[in-house]
Amino acid sequence: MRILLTGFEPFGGQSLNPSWEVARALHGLQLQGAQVVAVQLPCVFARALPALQQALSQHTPGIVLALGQAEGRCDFSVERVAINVMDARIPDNAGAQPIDVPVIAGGPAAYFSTLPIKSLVAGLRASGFPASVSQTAGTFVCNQVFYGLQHALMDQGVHSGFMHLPLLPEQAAHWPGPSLPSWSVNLQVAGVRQALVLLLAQRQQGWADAAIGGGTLN
Ligand code: PCA
Repeated sequence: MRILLTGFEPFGGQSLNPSWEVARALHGLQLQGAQVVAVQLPCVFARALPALQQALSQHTPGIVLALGQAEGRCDFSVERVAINVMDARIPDNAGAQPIDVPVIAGGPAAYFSTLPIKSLVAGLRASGFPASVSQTAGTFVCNQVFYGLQHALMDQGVHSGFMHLPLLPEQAAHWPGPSLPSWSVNLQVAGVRQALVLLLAQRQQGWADAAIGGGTLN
């Protein structure tokens, strides 16, 4: 069984992206008989989904965890939902900036993660890694990839989802504007490794999610 772990190339003028630093650090890891395969995705609307599809076809994973950078987030953001819209605040790495364009024309408004998001958050916290459920993956390339991932794997029996990561300290040190939270790459690698351990355990247990209340009013 393979676990596909995707990360993005740097974007927005950065030279690092924590999602790729973490994914590549875990590439080749064997966990309880499962093999981690890391694939880098371009931060380009026109190329990200073909690259994802190629990775899915090539590696036929049993679990997919897609990772992305979310500057400003202070913990591991386990995303609940992908929405069918691309609405870019900044141009992607090819200069494209779609505004209010569907990811997949005629597709449903949204797809939910098929990972047990509450169990994952609880398990990460219990292991010492701050984590929370996020109700939005934004409307940039991460959300596009998350939507395309859930669309591609619909009814395939492959559990998949998305997690946003905080900045790396090297990025936060030079970030313009008010200071932003960051986690070291070692901490992020350890946390994502733990997330994969938790997902493998949940796979053994039939993917039942924990009934932990998480709603907020804001
Ligand atoms: N973060 C961006 C795109 C690539 C990444 O790592 C996002 O949140 O959409």
